[in-house]
Amino acid sequence: MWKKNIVAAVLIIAAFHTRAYGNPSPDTQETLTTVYSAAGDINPKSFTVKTGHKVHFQVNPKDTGSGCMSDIMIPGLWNKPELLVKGKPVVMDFVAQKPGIYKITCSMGVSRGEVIVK
Ligand SMILES: [Cu+2]
Repeated sequence: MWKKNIVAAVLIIAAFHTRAYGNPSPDTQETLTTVYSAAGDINPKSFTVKTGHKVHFQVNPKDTGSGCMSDIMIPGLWNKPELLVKGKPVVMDFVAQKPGIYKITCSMGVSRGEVIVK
């Protein structure tokens, strides 16, 4: 009898452990991809994700950014400006914890798109 209980306990702990620390299931992850060009800025530029989801946001620069728009960030989701350099993907991995509309901006705050967390 105690052996059965131990097996059950181990299974429960293992299941919990996987949920807490294991690979997140694919349905709670979202991958967003956009392309930066000097002429068109980022395209696409509007994204919607679900609250609580892990978001992999990738910008693929076709050009190197210049001047005011040479870096990119998402205040509230990714607060560190990332330089746009031709051929160097910018990756921002974050968890969308709070619903809202988050602007995608340059480091000065000029809007270039949005991530809507629903
Ligand atoms: Cu700017």
